Amino acid sequence: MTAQKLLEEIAGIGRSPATGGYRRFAWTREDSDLREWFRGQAEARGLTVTEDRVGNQWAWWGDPDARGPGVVTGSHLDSVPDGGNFDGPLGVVSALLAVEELRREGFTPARPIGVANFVDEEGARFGVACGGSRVLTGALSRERALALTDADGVSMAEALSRAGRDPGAIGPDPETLARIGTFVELHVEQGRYLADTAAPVAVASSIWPHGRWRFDFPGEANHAGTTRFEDRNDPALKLAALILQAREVARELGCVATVGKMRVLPNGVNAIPSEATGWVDGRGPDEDAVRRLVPLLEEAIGTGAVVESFTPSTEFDPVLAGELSGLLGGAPIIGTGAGHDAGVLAANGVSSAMLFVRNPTGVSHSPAEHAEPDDCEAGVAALATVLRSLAAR
Ligand code: HGY
Ligand code: MN
Ligand code: MN
Repeated sequence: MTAQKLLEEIAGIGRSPATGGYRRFAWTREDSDLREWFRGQAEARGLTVTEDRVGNQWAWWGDPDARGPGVVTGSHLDSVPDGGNFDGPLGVVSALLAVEELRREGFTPARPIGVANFVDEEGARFGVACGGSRVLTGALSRERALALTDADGVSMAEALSRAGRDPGAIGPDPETLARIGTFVELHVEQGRYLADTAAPVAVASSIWPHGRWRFDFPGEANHAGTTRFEDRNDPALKLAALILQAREVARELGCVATVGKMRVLPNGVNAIPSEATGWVDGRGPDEDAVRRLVPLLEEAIGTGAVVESFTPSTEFDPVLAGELSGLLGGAPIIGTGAGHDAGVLAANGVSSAMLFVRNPTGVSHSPAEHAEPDDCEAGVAALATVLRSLAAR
């Protein structure tokens, strides 16, 4: 079985025929289908599947409560709107295949090995990145999580109930967290570093600080044809200023900023909007600069923002990263501007690392995201090498 074949098994779940991108959002039908698939694949490899209080799935080889803490790998199966086929799923399928490889060769781990499927990593439906690992670690309160709403106004609590789950059970889960001795997440590279090198796999050094802010612009609904410019209060103009200023302020600070999600109500072609909303995703290598981005933006456009999530700069354990690089024949050690559950775990005291698999397009959060089959297999082999070493002690 190859990574490509396993990915093909889920290729039809949540795929948009119009764009070829994936729409796999937390606590939806697609999510449920993927969770069932994960459970079947894990059990077929002799793993025992459990769920924590948040709904993250954990598939164990060995009893982490008897012989833990264990070595855990895995990633997420949810996507951004029209996301690619690899962001998240490549880490999950590579984890299952690496474990399969170790079991096939007769490896006997000195400590349990786990495979995780984190729920709601993209935060595409409820807006907060890495929702599953943030609630698990307590970085996102259960109260705030359950009150988050999607574009239709459905709260996470309601979405959980509709998915047949008890919202009351949601909360931090220190017992689950204590079962993780070391966490290693494999992920498709979301950039072009490896594409320009001969290396199929890299090790992560750090994750840029990054945040998400919401800007609300009230306006005054009116007729598009009969209202003079001087009589208008058109919030779309403020939204336009936000989009342009975000880029300028970010560029000045050496950061990047994106307004990829917007909402204009009532969204009628012949009606001046009553309100407009823009979400800013801001990131950069320097945390002070990222923290200055929104205050400068608020000043520039004269409107205050609401912070929806902020992740400080994450440095992975350099000793562990160096050890993994050595295990992998001197694999490059590189930073990333993309957030990950491994970053949330690292920020909450879990020894964590990441492996990146070459993406020849460098593109991500798009159907154009890609990884060659040979590189995917190199990723599985690298992950097996890492797990074999970490679980042998
Ligand atoms: O947004 C991110 O950086 C990640 O893909 N969740
Ligand atoms: Mn992503
Ligand atoms: Mn991801």
